[in-house]
Amino acid sequence: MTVDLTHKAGYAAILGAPNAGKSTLLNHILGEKVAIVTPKPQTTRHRILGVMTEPGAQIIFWDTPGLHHSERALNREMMSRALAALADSDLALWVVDGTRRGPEHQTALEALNRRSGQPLLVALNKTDLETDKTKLLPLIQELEEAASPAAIIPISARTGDGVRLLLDEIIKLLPENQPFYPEDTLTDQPERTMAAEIVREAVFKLTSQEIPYATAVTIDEFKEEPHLVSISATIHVEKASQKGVLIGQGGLRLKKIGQTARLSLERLVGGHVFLKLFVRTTPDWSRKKSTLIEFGYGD
Ligand SMILES: Nc1nc2c(ncn2[C@@H]2O[C@H](COP(=O)(O)OP(=O)(O)OP(=O)(O)O)[C@@H](O)[C@H]2O)c(=O)[nH]1
Ligand SMILES: [Mg+2]
Repeated sequence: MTVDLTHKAGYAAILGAPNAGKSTLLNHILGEKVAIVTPKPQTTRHRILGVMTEPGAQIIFWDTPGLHHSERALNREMMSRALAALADSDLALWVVDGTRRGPEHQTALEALNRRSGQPLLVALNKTDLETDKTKLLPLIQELEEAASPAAIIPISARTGDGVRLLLDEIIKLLPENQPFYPEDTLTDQPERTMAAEIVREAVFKLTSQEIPYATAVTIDEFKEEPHLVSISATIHVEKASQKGVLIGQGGLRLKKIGQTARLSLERLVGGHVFLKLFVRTTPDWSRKKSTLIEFGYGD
């Protein structure tokens, strides 16, 4: 009898333009929601660890903020987190929205072409939106020429189509290592951080224009009581006018944000949640080092 003792394990950085479906893909792979997802670009602000373990392999993913340029200090932090994840990875997984054409992919391509030797895989995402798959061919050819990836795999992070094939390709390219994390590890994010993200997800979903981008969430209290988790959170905005919009007429919008977040938080903690929300104006928090650090976006 022969026993195969080889075990693959390593880090795969999930990178790409904002809104390409990076976080959706990670959640699908893990079968759990570890990263928030919204229809708006620039949802993810941190690099988020997600660990997938199966017999013979462990893939440690970094979900990252969408690669884009902006002078705002928060956005520069987001970009540098994505690039740091690339630098710390064994493999780059570029998620491309297959329904988009043109300069959309340029920033990601430039960053990826400057990587230091890691193999590159492309996941061509959102193929469920394209009934005529031959329409993907010009983009596949463009990506082939521009980035020479090890493989381009059409997937749908929403339906799971092609994802198993993608995982097999990733595993092939990973180094031989023993697992780095215990097999039941999914993420290293503390529950408090995930709770803040869930409130921010509700804000992103229920507000528009500049409001989501002017918002940060901090958790003031996270208390486990018998049969109940009691959470107080503050939603920070940059201007008094944004505070008014966020709260809404008669407090209706804030109430809806609270209801939406509470349902998601109850799934996170697996029980009842009592959620108290406060709104505070912290002028220009996204442009100042001190407030970025205070809200968890800086070192
Ligand atoms: N139809 C379809 N929609 C998708 C797919 N993957 C993601 N989406 C949608 O695309 C939007 C963006 O998804 P995210 O996972 O937040 O994208 P992201 O790349 O993490 O975005 P950032 O964090 O902003 O960089 C959401 O509305 C998702 O539901 C897919 O395979 N098919
Ligand atoms: Mg994301």
